[in-house]
Order: sequence, then C-alpha cells, then structure tokens
Amino acid sequence: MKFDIVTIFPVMVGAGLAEGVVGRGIERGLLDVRIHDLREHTVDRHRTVDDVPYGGGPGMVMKPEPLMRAVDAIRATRGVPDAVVLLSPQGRLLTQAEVVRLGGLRHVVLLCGRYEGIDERVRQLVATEELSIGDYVLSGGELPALVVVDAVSRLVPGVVGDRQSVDEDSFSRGLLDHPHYTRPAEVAGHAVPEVLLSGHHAEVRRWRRQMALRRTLERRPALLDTAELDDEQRALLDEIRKDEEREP
Ligand code: 4GX
Repeated sequence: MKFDIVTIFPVMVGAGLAEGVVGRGIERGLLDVRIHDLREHTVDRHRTVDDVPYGGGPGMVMKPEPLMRAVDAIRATRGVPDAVVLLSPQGRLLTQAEVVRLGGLRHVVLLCGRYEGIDERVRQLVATEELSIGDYVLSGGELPALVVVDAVSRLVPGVVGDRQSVDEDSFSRGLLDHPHYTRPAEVAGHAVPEVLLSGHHAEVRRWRRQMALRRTLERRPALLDTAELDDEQRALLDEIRKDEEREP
C-alpha cells in the first residue's frame, strides 16, 4: 500500500514511521511511504507556507498554492491517488470502520495542516475527504497522519506478523479487550485468575469473552449497540446484566 504525507515537519513524521510494526512494514517493502516537505513546493526566498487570514483575526492560515503544487507533484511522480485526506478536527471521526475502508485503497495522500487552519479552497479542490482522530485540539496534522498510517498498515497483509492478533484485536470484533496476564503468577499479592492457569481451553475462552463483554458494558456501553454478538455472547451478556441487578 502507498502513502504520501505532506508536512512542514518531515523529520517528525519520519521519526514516527521508523520504528515498530510500520517501520518493519516499510523495510520489508509491504508499505511504500513517502514524506513530502511542503516548503519544497514554495517559490519565494523565505519558503513561505502561511499568511494572514482575510477578514483579520489572530493566527495564520496555510497558503493554498504550496499544498496544491505538492499534490500535483505526487500525482505526477506517484500516480493518481484513491484518496487525498485532510486531517482536521472538522473531519469525520476516525473509527475502525473508516480504517478498514482506507485499508481497501491502494494509494492514500495525507495532508498535515498547521496554524489556525488551511485555505478553504484546498478542501474544495484538493482534498477528497476530511478526517479527525478525536475531539481534542492538536497543534498539527502530523500525529493524526501517523495514527492513520499505523492503524491502516496493520490491515495490510504481512505487516503484523501474527494474523490472529489482528483478527482478534479489540474493535475488529467491536468490543473492548479482555485482561491479559503473564508471569509471574503473583505480583504484590495480586494473583493471576485461576482459570488462566487451569489449562481448560474452553473455560479460558469463555472467561475472556465474558470479561470483554463485562468491560465493554461498564466502560463503553454504546459499543454493544453496534457489535455483532453471537448466541453465546448474547447469553453471557444476559448473565452479566442479571448479576449487576443483584449487586449493582
Ligand atoms: N484530528 N488538528 C490540524 C490545523 C488544521 C486546521 C484545519 C487543517 C484544517 C486534529 C484532530 C487536530 C489541529 C490538526 C488543527 N489543519 N486533526 N490542525 N484532532 O486537532 O485531526
């Protein structure tokens, strides 16, 4: 899968791509990620990427031409992308469903804004969509772009070594994860739940499904409205809800 990231902080973005699962995916040729320094697409002596807002007010706005030239250059050298994504708090919220949709594309361009925002005509003429990684204010689109590349890359075959860990990921099933434990069997008086030491695989599986449901019900109940539960999960959830009624 091909990504092109347009930014005024190429070193920051490069650092975010260098390590871990994404870094290995790039090394192994499964991901083709290019970083484009927006200032390379300026024409003035000061390499200006921002200007004062029409209408006045505080802060600066990203100029349209460097961004438009950057995307033109990407089209010319890397081919016509399937999506040009602008990262901003005004965008549609990034969910695992959106990640899966982007994972079905072959070439995605990510535009990282800074300052108070970007000239509206970039939205109209260049971006094909706008995404937000959450309802909070960051100082630029670089971290959101890295979030998109990370989440989408995990779905590219071979990037995550163990297919099972992708399929069983919390959210790929629409629920929160169950608790995890490793050695030692006791830490500061806190023991590992007995069932995990028992070797009864069916009971371990049932316990994990129960805990995932319990946590989801307690922490993110709205997820249960959209999660596709099987018969066993519906039965477990009814049990948990009855337990709660007895001792809320
Ligand atoms: N999820 N920000 C972008 C500047 C900006 C504003 C408007 C383009 C248009 C954010 C988020 C986020 C802050 C990144 C403002 N660029 N982006 N930046 N949350 O808060 O994606």
